[in-house]
Amino acid sequence: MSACDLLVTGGHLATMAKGGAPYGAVRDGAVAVAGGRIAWVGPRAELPARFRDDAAARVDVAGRWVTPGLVDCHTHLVFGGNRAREFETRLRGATYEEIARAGGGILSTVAATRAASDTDLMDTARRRLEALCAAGVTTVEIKSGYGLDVISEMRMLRVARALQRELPVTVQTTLLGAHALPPEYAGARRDAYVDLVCQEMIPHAAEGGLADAVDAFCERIAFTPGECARVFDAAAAHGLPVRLHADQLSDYGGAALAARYAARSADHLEYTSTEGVRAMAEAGTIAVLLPGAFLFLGGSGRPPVEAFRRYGVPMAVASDLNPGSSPILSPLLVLSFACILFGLTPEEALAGMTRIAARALGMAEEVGTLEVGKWADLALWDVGHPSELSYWLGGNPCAGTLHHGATGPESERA
Ligand code: DI6
Ligand code: FE
Repeated sequence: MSACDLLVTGGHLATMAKGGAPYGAVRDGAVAVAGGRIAWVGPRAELPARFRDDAAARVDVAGRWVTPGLVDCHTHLVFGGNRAREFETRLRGATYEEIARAGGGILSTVAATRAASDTDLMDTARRRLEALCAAGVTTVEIKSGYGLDVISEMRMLRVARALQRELPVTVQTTLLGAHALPPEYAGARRDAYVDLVCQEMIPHAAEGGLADAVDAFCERIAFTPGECARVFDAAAAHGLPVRLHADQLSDYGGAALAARYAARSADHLEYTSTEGVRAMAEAGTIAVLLPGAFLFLGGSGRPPVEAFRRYGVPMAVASDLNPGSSPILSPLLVLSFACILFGLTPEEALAGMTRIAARALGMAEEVGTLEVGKWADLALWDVGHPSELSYWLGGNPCAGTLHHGATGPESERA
C-alpha cells in the first residue's frame, strides 16, 4: 500500500487555517491525500519523503492556487418553477412583503413545488447544484420549506439527499417547515400549522434521518419569535441543532432568539440590533451573511458587520440560492457582493465561505480548511492570488475540484 493515494503539488495553497499568514497561504505547497482525507499539507520543501516517494497518483496543478472546497452553508436550491414574473412585478414597484401578503412569493413556489414531479424537482435542482460545484463548491446545505406539508417537506429533503449521490459534493439538509403559513392553514389556524411542524414534520425528519438541522423564518410575514421558539423546542427534543432566518426584513428579535437557543447560526441579520449581536457573541452563534438576497430585494438594512467584528461573532457568507430573493448561481459573485455591499475584506469573505461556513454547519472538524485529518475537499483556481476570488465579477476561474480526494460523485467511487 502506498503512503498516500494522491499527491497534489505544483501550486500555492490558501489553507484558510487560522493563525498563520493571510489566507493561510503556503507558496509552492503540497497536499497528500489518504483515504479521502488530508494526510499532510504544507510547503513542498518540507514534504516527508514517504509521501514524496510513495504516492499512488500525482497531480501537478500547474501554478494554480488551491483552496478548501467552498462551503455554501445556506441554500434553498430544491424548488419547482421560478419567480421571474414576480421579479418583473417588483421592478414595477410592488415590494417582496406586499407580494407575500397577497399570497404570492414563497407560496407561489410552494404550489409549483407540490405540482412538480420527482424527476422535475431532481433535474432542476441538479442543474443549479452543478453550477455551484463547477464554481468550487464541495459542501452545500439545502433547506426544505417549499412543501409545507409532511409528505412534500420529506420529499424535498429526500431530493436534497439524493443529489449527493450524483455530484461531487457533500449535502447537509435542513428542515424549514416553518418557512411560510400554507394556504390550507390560513386565518386562525396558525397554531395548528406550528403543531404540524413540531409534532409531525420534525419527528418524521428526525426518525427518517432526513434532516441534519431545523430552521425557521422569524419575520412578520412568516412566524413570530414565540412560534419559532416552539419549533426550536421540538427540534431540541429530537436532538436536532437549530438555525434561524433572523431580522431579514425588520428587527424582530430574531438574533436574540437564535442566541437563546444556542443556534448554530442566525442568517440574514440585515436589521439586527447591537443587543442581538452581543447575545450571539455570548452564545457562540455564527452570523450567516446573504448579500445576494440583500441585493436582489434592493435592501436598505445592512448587517452590522462592524459590531460582529467588535464582539467577535464569526461571519459566514452564503448564496441563499432560492427563487424569490436570491436566484444566484455563482458563489464567487456572492463573495464579491459580501465585499462590495457589506464591507467584508476578500479574506473575510473567503473565510466566510470556507472555515466559518463549516462551523455554521457543525462541520468544522471535517471541512472548511486545508488541515490534516479533514476531508480532501479542494478547489483549484486560475488566479494569481486568492483575493481575485472576490474581485472578478462574473466568469469562472475554477479549474476543478476534488471531493474526498476524488473528482467524481459518490456513486462512481469504489
Ligand atoms: N428568506 C429568504 O430570503 C428566502 N427564505 C427566507 O426565509 C426567500 C424564499 C423565497 O422568497 O422563496
Ligand atoms: Fe434563506
